[in-house]
Amino acid sequence: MRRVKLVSISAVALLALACDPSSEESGSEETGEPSACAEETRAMSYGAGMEVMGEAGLAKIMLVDASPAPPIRDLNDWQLSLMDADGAPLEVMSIEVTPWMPDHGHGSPNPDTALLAGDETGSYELVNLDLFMAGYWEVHFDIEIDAETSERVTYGFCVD
Ligand SMILES: [Cu+2]
Repeated sequence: MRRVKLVSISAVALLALACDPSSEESGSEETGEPSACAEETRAMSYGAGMEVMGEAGLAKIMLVDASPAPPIRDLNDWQLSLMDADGAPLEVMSIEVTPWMPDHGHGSPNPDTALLAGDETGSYELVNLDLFMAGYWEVHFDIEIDAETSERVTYGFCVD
């Protein structure tokens, strides 16, 4: 019965089930209140307007607003502002967004996830960011500033 059901659901959901099938069940059996985040030390605590500097120190991204706030295990929409290191709006060649669960080695390939450019320079909306599984997620923004210069900004959130 279980297998027949699995076949009919999406590849993303299959990945979730294959990834760590025991965590939710064992958690609730033992404590009655499973939390994937209670002991998570890598996660950032969300605040509207929070900023994360890129690894190369060349660009930063402000998470102007998240909806829902804080981010949840499910679909998320984020309003973003891309700036240079001094906080000036930054125009770039491209940005690639990769949601990633480092502990499980998988992403979240949802075809509805999109990064939309806003009206103002450096303003973006990330829609349908799919943090489909409880646990620690990284959201990588790989930014091609120009032909020779790239930057990576990473947000890290835990969702229950
Ligand atoms: Cu996972």
